[in-house]
Amino acid sequence: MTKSEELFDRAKKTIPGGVNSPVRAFKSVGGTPIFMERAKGAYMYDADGKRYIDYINSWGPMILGHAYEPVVNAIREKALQSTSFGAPTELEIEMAELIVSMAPNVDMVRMVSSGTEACMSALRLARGYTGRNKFIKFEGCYHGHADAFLVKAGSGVATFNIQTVPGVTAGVSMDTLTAPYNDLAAVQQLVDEHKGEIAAIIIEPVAGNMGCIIPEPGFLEGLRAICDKEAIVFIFDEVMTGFRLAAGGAQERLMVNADLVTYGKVIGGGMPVGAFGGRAEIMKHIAPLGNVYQAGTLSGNPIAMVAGLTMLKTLKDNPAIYKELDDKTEYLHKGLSGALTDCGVAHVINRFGSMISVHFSEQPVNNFAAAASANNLLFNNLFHAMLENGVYLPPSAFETWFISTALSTKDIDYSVEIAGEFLATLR
Ligand code: HOZ
Repeated sequence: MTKSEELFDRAKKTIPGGVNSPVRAFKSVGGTPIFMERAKGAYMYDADGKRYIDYINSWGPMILGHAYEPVVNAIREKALQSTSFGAPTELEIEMAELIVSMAPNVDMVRMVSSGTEACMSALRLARGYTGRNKFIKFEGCYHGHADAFLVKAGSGVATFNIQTVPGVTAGVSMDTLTAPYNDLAAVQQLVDEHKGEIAAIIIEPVAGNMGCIIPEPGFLEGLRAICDKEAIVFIFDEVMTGFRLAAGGAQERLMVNADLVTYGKVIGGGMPVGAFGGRAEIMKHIAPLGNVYQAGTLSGNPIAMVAGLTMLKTLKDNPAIYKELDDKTEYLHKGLSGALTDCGVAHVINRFGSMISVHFSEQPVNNFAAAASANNLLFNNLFHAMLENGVYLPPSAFETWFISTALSTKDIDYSVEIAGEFLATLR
């Protein structure tokens, strides 16, 4: 019995399903989740000391690899001055100023403690600002687990094929309208059917919770135009893409402006943190300036702030990081593509910046239906072959792989070789 197996058995007695976030349970890929002990750079080490090349990177934030020394040192130093005040600090101003200087269309920012909180609060703000109740989200997009977003959601909801979430009332879901990703006509139809009722359109500008799904040319621009015409608040959920695709996130990279933007784990360098921001005209409706209430004892937590500041400053001051991330991801893409083509398996690889996913599909994967109709059983087998050989992929075909600068060409070559060996068994 491995240490992970022992720990999983023990965990199941006191933690529902043995994990604190469902996808981690390996339920869809099968087998026992690997319990991690430590990580450094591109590698994670499990409770038995086995090393894994990490393609999850804590679901995005470890852009510079694990235990990035300046972040670790900043946390260590700050912790000596207390881990929480529940009172304002100068650090929070520095963080807000830095985000405003990096992100387009963000005049003001409110810190929270997770991406879920950020999206939930941004939606409330859009509703408070417009005086409207309904909003549009896209099938397979995941905006955290606040009630309103758990309709046709991606990530674990898709992985476990949960159709309706018990506990989310019909009254709440009634105001959540959904459209397929990349389907502008479907959005226009919803807007026409609910004229003057829609507060917001929220989207992952590059979706990362149904694999990596790329917006088709004109799609985001079309949504922007609809929002402008109908006075709808356009929300970019940049929990995964923010500061990862570019210093100014997807807004900068895709050159589409949002009215509100949500951020998450990336801005804390892996600490539990989130934020939402946008134009001052909208943000001024948040309490205590306005009456849209939102609060949190741990919001602006000094440890999270110092970790995030250190990480974001590094990204801002070193634009070459983005080229390196792109190059490494492209190198992985080419390698995987070669191995998949050699073995003759139908496949699609979606890549944008340092986000990438492999789908065993004969058709383009540009929305949730396409991602769901791929041969995800084959993905599960690939996952286990890689895991067995020390390559840690997301344990679901409905998640994106994230690349860090710590990953070496040698690591990528090895990962491709393992994938190739597995794929050869399918010939
Ligand atoms: N929903 C997260 C990824 N899209 C998974 C988070 C986790 O299990 O840590």
